[in-house]
Amino acid sequence: MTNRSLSRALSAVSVAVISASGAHAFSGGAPEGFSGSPASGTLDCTICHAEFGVNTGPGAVAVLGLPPLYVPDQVYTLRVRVEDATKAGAGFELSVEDTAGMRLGQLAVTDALNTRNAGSGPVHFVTQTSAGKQASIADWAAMGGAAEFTVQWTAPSSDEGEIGFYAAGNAINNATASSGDEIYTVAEFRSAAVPGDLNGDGAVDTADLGMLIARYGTPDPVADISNDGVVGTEDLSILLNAFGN
Ligand code: HEC
Ligand SMILES: [Ca+2]
Ligand SMILES: [Ca+2]
Repeated sequence: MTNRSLSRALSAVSVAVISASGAHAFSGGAPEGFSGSPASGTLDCTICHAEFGVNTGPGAVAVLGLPPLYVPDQVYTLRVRVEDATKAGAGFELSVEDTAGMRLGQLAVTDALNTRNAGSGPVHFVTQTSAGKQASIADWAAMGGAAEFTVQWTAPSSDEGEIGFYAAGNAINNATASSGDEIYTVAEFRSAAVPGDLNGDGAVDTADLGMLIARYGTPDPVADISNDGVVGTEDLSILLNAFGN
């Protein structure tokens, strides 16, 4: 670790400790900026959950529900799955960014019982709540030593290039302490579908045409390829020009 990233790490930790003494105990959510992402300065939960190295345990974290290619304006239900049969429950943090750490698309908390915004502004990092930690413990055995957290992500309204989905998972021993926990990280990358590929499967074909026709005349943002607020002839011609690609 360089001096610069070390000092960033230390100031991040002191900010985290100060804010955690406010509204939330750590069990009720990680401080923001520890998903291992570029905006985290690649820091993850092992800054405090330091007993084991990152990704050295027998488990894993995964981001499920990602499409092969993202479709502009499409809403996706993502699941962060933490698994480690040697542990008892989980916490997590997820962010969606470009390689410069800019937030891309929009994460939203749709399961406010079990997940929350780790920060206070527009959602950049989502983490578990205390109830989410308890639910993961309740689910753990039935899921074979795993738990999942659900987070919604809306793709940006145009092609933003390759997008990174960064998740950190904490497989906990449920000791309400930072010791004894295994930390896992993962980064998944997705590119945009070409305009007209409305279902993001990599081809512009009759399935996409059927989707556009079903939404014709509506403001559906996914089929409104031209972003003018309505699904109309110009969207149809963009799709037909790309047909067969
Ligand atoms: C700044 C230090 C710090 C960072 C960074 C941090 N934690 Fe923690 N965490 C703690 C402390 C201290 C505790 C114990 C107190 C508590 O449970 O509230 C804890 C406890 C937890 C617990 C409950 C553990 C148990 O065994 O009961 C979970 C879940 C958790 N953290 C998730 C995370 C995740 C996920 C990350 C990374 C995205 C993270 N934490 C990053 C300090 C931190
Ligand atoms: Ca398609
Ligand atoms: Ca249009």
